[in-house]
Amino acid sequence: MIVGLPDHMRQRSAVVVLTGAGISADSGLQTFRANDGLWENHRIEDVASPAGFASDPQLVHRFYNGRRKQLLSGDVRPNPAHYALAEFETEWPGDYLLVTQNIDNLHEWAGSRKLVHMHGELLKKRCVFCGDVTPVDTDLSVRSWCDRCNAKGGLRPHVVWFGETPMEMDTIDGALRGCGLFVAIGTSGSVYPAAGFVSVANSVGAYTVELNLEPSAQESAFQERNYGPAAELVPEFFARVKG
Ligand code: BV8
Repeated sequence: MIVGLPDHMRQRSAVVVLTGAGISADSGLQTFRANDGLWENHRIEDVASPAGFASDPQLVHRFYNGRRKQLLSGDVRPNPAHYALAEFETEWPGDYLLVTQNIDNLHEWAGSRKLVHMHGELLKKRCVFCGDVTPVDTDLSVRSWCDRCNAKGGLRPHVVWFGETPMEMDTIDGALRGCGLFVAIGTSGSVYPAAGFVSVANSVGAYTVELNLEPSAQESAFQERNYGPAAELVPEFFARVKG
């Protein structure tokens, strides 16, 4: 039972779900805050940034090539949390939107379709010269060239770096302002604007829930908080919502 959700909204409430790296942790993908947010002794904020790419593009390509290789290794697959969200999407009669900060493809792999990758996608590349966005499942480097404009050295991961504008913010903002239930899953609530979504949901009277391994930086803004592994919490919680 969702305590706090008014009866008349119970079966038709619009639901917005936000996920972060924690939902993929049970699939074997490392979170950002593990290792204190460092990678090869670099602050991730420095690697995942336009300045980082400008100063050392090969280091940044190495960062993403390694994550892409792991994602495609065959050792990583969706976990029960991803599948529970995909199932909920098909069964919920009200509006539904899944916003993920993750750049892996585990949500769509599990069957999610009403999905926005606000920080982009690891399995897509973009040409900085012509803007062409296409799938990628191999390494990128400064020697890669664009199949559309043939420019060399301009291919980058199609992801949103620190200091860049997240994707589909109008869609996200519209869904947040119309929702009756907002659920944040596996996110430390340390990166904006995603960390501020709970405040928008609260401002429109939505019921707000945090499902995480431990209290996030936004813990006090949520009306309900459940702590534990997402692979356990998420199926249980969304079964309650449907029930
Ligand atoms: C923007 C893509 C303007 C690349 C990423 C000062 C104050 C406020 C804001 C700022 C500021 N200075 C700068 C900013 C803005 C900045 C920002 O927020 N910086 C932070 C460091 C302070 N933000 C930006 O630059 C953004 N752009 O603001 O543009 C704008 C704003 C609005 C509208 C228009 C324009 C762009 C940010 C995007 C950066 N790109 N990723 C890539 O993936 O490599 S961010 C990246 O880090 C992730 O995408 C993710 O968003 C973030 C990490 O967060 P989480 O996903 O939460 O992961 P984390 O490891 O932190 O936490 C995991 C959680 O899971 C933990 O709580 C853990 O306990 C839990 N967990 C672990 N295991 C499990 C689990 N939970 C459940 N089960 C488990 N098994």
